[in-house]
Amino acid sequence: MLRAKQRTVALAVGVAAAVGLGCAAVTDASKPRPPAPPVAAAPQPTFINAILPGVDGKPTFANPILSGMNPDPSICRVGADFYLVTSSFEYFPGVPIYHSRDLVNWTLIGHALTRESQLDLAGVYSSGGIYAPTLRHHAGRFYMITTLVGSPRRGGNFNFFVTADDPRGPWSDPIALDGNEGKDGFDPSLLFADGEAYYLRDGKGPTQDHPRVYQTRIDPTTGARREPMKEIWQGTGGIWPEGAHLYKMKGRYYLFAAEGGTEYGHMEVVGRADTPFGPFEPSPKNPILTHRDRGEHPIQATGHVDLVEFDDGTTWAVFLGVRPQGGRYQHLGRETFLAPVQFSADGWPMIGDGGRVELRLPAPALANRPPAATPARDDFDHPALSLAWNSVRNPHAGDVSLAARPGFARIAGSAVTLSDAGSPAAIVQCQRHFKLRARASLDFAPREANEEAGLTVRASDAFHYDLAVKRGAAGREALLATRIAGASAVVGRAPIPDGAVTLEVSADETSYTFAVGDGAGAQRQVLGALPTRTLSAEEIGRKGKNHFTGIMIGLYATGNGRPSTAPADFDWFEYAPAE
Ligand code: 6LW
Repeated sequence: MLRAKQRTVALAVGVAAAVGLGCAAVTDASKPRPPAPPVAAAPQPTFINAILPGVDGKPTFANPILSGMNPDPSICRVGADFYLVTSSFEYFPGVPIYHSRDLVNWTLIGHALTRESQLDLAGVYSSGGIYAPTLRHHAGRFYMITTLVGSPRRGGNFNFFVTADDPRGPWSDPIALDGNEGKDGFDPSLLFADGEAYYLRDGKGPTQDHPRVYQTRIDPTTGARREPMKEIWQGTGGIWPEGAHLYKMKGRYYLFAAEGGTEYGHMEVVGRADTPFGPFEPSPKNPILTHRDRGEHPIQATGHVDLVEFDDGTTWAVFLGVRPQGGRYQHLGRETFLAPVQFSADGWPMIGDGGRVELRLPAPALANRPPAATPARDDFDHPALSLAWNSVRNPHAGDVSLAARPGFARIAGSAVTLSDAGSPAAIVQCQRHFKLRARASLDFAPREANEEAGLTVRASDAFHYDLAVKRGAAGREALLATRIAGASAVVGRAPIPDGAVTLEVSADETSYTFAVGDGAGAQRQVLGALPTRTLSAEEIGRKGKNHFTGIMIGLYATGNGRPSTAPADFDWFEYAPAE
């Protein structure tokens, strides 16, 4: 039987790195630790849905089904199992894969891109990286197709797919598409039908915000085209026709595509044809999903749909949306929502209730199968990090170690800071709730004034809030620092006693409150409160930066321009939702 304290970490391939800083001297004698007994794989991160009876007594589920940064969802069904992927941008590993048996409760089971040979994010800007993956299953094989955006090495967009027999991996190395073409192509998708593999994606249009959708047939083993790409869809007149998927349903070909841009004008439209290359007749009922005319509704920016069909033809849609707070400011990012698809007598689809969706909807007629809840505390007592943890771009070997000091996550601060377009020594995970308290126990004895470690609330390289431990003129202190539009400021500080400290951020819909306490979390001092709005997509957008991601909360260390000599040892991290 494992010691309760040790048993709570989720185990998986995450950001694992080799041994720490080589300063083996730094062991904490006050915390003698017996060798950890072998550990079973701990529970993986789960999204448990609050199924409640509706007014008719029938079960209802809560939207979003995947809260926090989970945009551009794509889904496929294999028998009774559902698998879903979302965009991952500058974060590594890339393309999270979720599993469900009831469409409303989900478990993160792995990632499709876990090796440098599959994903090299070096030099990718914030909100660049992996965009809008599509997941499909055909003849016993899974296919994940996506775009790497903003990679200097690729010199433009790189469309590719990887395959696997088991969604938990291993996944293949990338199979490139497009040759030297398609550097402006994005939002790739696949349809397996008629013995063919149809490959479609966005590409050049008359103007940047009016791309067109192009299609060809490919060899699904090599990616080679069977003919040149052919333009098949121009949209219905709105900006940014994108996120197109082709389906063969009811003996015809349906092309679903988003339009209006991924903000408050977002919508989904559909066209239909008798052949896979069209011409596609737009639905007389378009848009089939939008909240652009429901400005006051708690859900906004709905669009970018993918469909899943049951054996009985029942069809459900997953799509992205946002939940703005404190006015029109969304900081959690674009999340994954679910709604039923109704077909009219003449075969035209409509999503939700006439294109409208709610935070609570009647649940799919599937047995509710909630997985075990994710424990709030991660004690870093396992050989690998939980799947919940990501690095910003590809991690550098040696930056994060679970072996250097057993029972701790040792982060070796490098020269890279959180504000650099590089790979800081850091591990971060999605903020999935508006109301929460996140805490971490840190044992860090900085020797130089440049050395820093702590807890970060990150929107991007240029927008983050950091609760740091540093060496000040009068000894060790905790600092609350902001990085806003590339400018740094210290907005709170407090002296701290020697030894381990507890770093804490409490969040609600519109603010973060930062505090520091002693090793036991006592002697708590509040360093300040900061608005969520400043880290919202809208505020960051107003500063001229595309912002496609959501808030990540995590742990970091840096030497601010040179390697740190003192290791930062995190004993545990706790993520406790308060909603
Ligand atoms: C994605 C595009 C979009 O490629 O945002 O919501 C981009 N729409 O379809 C990144 O998420």
